[in-house]
Amino acid sequence: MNISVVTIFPEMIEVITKYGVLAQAIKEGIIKINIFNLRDFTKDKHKTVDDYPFGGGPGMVMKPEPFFNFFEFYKENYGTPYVILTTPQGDTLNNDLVKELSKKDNIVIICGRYEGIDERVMNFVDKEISIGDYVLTGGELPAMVIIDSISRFVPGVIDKESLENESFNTGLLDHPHYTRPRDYNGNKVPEVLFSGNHKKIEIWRRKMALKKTLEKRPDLFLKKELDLIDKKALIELFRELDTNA
Ligand code: 4H7
Repeated sequence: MNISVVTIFPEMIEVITKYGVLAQAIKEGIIKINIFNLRDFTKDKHKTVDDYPFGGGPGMVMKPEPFFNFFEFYKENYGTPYVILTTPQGDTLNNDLVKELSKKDNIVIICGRYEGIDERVMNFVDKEISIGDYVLTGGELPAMVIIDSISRFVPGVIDKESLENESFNTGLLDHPHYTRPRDYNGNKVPEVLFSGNHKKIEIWRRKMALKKTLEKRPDLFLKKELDLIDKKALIELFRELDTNA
């Protein structure tokens, strides 16, 4: 998968290419990230990317020409991309949209600054995406969130089992995790995890996930279709509640 970003602050985007799972995926050639400086697509001596708004008002607007020049260059060299604009007006990003985007071969994300972008640039845009109902000073942080979230669904980046265990797939919140030491100043790891009984551990984890979901996200619990392990876990949970009462 190829993801390109167009921005006046390329160094911001570079940061995410250097760390963790994404850095590894880039090294392995599973994901390619191209960062383009919008100023490189200007033709005037001052590399101007903004101008005064027609009709007046505060602030500046991003000029159309550098974007038109960029898309001309991109199409000549890489073909036709799927173009995303990060904006507070867009559809809110969620796991389903992330999964859908992870199937595209060539994505271009354009990042707005100032008061916004000249409306004629919208001709190139396939999808406007927001990462939530708040205003940011630029589209770079949302671009980074989109890249991070979609790269996790590209085959080979995260192991399949980890993805399958995530709450958006299971419909439940995560169970608690423990590592060494077994006893931390009297704070003990639940005994069942040392039992070596994998079936028992699975039911215990499911029980804890169901309990946490009931407590913190009853809305998710109501939507959850229960399988046999869920039902067995719930029986155990009710029995415990009964003995604790
Ligand atoms: C495109 C158009 C995304 C990008 C306008 C971007 C929030 C989100 C931006 C603007 C973003 C999000 C410029 C409009 C700054 C507001 C003060 C960049 N903000 N802005 N103005 N929620 N801002 O995903």
